[in-house]
Order: sequence, then structure tokens, then C-alpha cells
Amino acid sequence: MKTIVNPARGVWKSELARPVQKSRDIEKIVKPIMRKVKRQGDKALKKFALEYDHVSIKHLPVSREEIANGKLLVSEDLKQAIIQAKENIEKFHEAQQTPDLVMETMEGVVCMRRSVGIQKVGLYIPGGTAPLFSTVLMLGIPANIAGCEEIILCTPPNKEGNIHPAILYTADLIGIDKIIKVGGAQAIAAMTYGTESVPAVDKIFGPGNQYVTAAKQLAVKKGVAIDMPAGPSEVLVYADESAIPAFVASDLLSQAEHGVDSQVILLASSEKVAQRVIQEVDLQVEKLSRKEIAKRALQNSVAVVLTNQDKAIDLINEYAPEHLIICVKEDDEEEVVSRIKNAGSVFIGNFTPESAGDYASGTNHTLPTYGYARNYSGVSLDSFTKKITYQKISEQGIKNIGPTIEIMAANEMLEAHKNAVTIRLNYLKENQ
Ligand code: HSO
Ligand code: ZN
Repeated sequence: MKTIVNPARGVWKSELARPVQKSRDIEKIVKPIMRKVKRQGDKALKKFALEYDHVSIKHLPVSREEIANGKLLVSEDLKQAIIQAKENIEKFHEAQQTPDLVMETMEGVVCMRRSVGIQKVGLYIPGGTAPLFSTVLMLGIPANIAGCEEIILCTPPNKEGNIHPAILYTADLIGIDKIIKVGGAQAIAAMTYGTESVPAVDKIFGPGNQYVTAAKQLAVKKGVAIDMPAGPSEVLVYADESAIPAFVASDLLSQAEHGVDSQVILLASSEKVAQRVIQEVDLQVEKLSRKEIAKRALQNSVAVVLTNQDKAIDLINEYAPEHLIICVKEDDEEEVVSRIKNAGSVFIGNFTPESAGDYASGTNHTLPTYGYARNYSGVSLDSFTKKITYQKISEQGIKNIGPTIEIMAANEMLEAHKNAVTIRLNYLKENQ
């Protein structure tokens, strides 16, 4: 990890540049995949499974027996852990429910706002080197609480044509039974257009590689909503001398092991703090089973020393990290936390590893990456709902508000709008 000491503001952007994503080239590959799935449906999905995943799939939907058999392969310990995580995530997301808003803005004019679950949602769970069954909880639980009527889950099978048992167990635990063996851009295409086995959905959620991300962007053009634009995972740890170097190193590495394109940033209050953490990173990385991935991610990563705390906070807000860990003296903690404007999720203190939020504390781990924390929130209950507004105006109400509407409409030169009020006011005059 390279270290830069007190860099000038002008170079922050270039020094902390995220790994580049070549979206143009990727779109060239993804567009024909989308087109084929649109035209050929399941037939295309099976063909792509053979071509990309080297597996021949007869039935795309996972059967009841497969779920039952898969569940037997999950250890009791893991089941208990998943149940515990589910409870915490449920508690935190249930508390996000908002009561209907009903108010009379002026006498006889009642306005209302109500949350309504998005009817059909599609959850994408990547396969690959790590089976992200925790993401099934993070997406499935708020979808259930929001009252989404149809929840489907797409995930790629392994070479034997099976889905990871923990993914099956978790989906079954939260009541998701429509699991389809399809991954990659073709899964996103299927949820966009619908095929014989995969229903078209209103909104697509979930992480994925660059192909999945590009396909989600194309889905938006077809009128399907997505959770958020995505890039590789990242963490920024802000540490002063009160931070325990081995803990900080373990957090940096937990993000680094996600993928070779992950980025981890250490922001230290002194060169000494940076050196101690880097020493620990070098020690700990050697012991990891995914050390090759983590080491490559560390090449995209940097340690920045900023001795001035105001500047450090500015750098954090400029970088807008997906995950931000703040490990500073207790006296400074509240002040630093309150000045954070751009971050997906914030972890505070020596005993709050990012892994807690990744798995089990209750917050959602689907978060804005790549600087999108500047203008996007992470997934929450809100992501699975729409807010519908309602109004009801009484006879007295239209008398009260009518003249205001009439004059505004007249001045926008929209006569029909004005008439819609005048006709009612005249009616009331004649009939009262
Ligand atoms: N850190 C990942 C989420 C995750 N970690 C899942 C482990 N499993 C992106 O926020
Ligand atoms: Zn993680």
C-alpha cells in the first residue's frame, strides 16, 4: 500500500481515483445478450448457461425437492447464525415503516401520502467465488416487509447445475420460493423482458460483476427501475492513535478480499499510525485464503496521512465511501461523525467491524459505491416501496382553494385547467 503524506487538495481526486470501468466495451457484449433473451426467452438462458457457466440446465426454476435437499446440507451452526441475522435485519427494517400521512392543508382540502410495495421485484444474487447468501437476507427481508406481491430470485448455478445450499436455505427461511438458475447479464435481461420461467419485474436489486451492472443500466432504459448504479466494493477507515492497528488492518482486508477491483483507503492522522496499520496489513494478508485477491485489491489502494482533522473530513466527504469506519478518540468521535455528509454506511469505534453490517447487526449491506454515496442512499425499506399521494376536496374546500387555482391557471395560459375549477364553483353558486 502506498502512503502519501499531507497531499494538497488538488491531488486528492487523482490519488484516490477508483479503478476504471470500461463500460463501453462491456455494453457491446451485453446488448446482444439482452436482445437474444428478449427474442428467445428460456432457450437463450439455457444456451448462455452452457456457453458461460459450462452447465446444461433442463429446468431453470429450482424445484421443491432441490430446496429440501439443499437445506439438509447446511450445518446447524450456520442455520442459527442466519436466523439471528434475520431477526436483527427484520427489526431494523420493520422500524423503518412510516405511518400514512393525512392532513388538511386548508379547510376542506385533505392530502394523504401512503407507502405501497412495488408489486414485482427481482433479486439478483451473484454466484462465483463467494456465495452471498447474506444478500438474500438484505434484499428479501425488506421486500417482504414492504409487501411486494411477487419476489423472484435469480442466481447462477455451479458446474453441477446446483445452487449453493446456504442460498436455498436462506431464501426458503424468508419465504422466497421462486428461485431461478440464471446468472450474469442474461438474468437481468430475463427479469427485464420476462421469459417462460422468469417473470418480468418492476425493479431489480442486487450486486454483480460489470456485465450485470451494465445490463441493469440497460434495463433502466426499458422502464425497469434498479436499486442503484453499482461499482466494486470499497471502505475508507479514518484512524488516529486511539485506533487499534490490527483491527484497522482486518477491516481493510475484509473489503480487499471481495474482489481484485475492490478499493480500500486508510486515512491516518499521523505517519506513525499509517505505518503501524500497514505493517499489520502485510502480516495479516499472508494468512488469508483469498490473499491473491486481497493483494491485488491492495494495489488499487492507498494510505493517506492528513494531520489536520478538518481536511480529513473534507477528504472523506469528497471521496464519499461506500463504507466508512471512524476510529478516533472518543472526545472527537461525535464531532467527526456529525460532519459526515457523504457515505453509504458508517461504523463507529474500535469494536465495530464492517463485517457486522455486512452480515448481522441489522443495517443493510447493499450500499452506493463508486462515489454514488454523494447522491444515493443504501437499500432500505423505502427502496421496495413507492409513495402514492391522495387528496379529497369538499364543497367548502373547493370554494376555499378554487380562486387560487383559477388565477394560477389563467396566468399559465391553461384555460381548461381554470375551467375545471370555475365549472364547479358555478355549480355550487347555482345550487346553493
Ligand atoms: N461488503 C459487501 C457485502 C458483503 N460482505 C456480503 C460479505 N458478504 C458489500 O457491501
Ligand atoms: Zn463484505
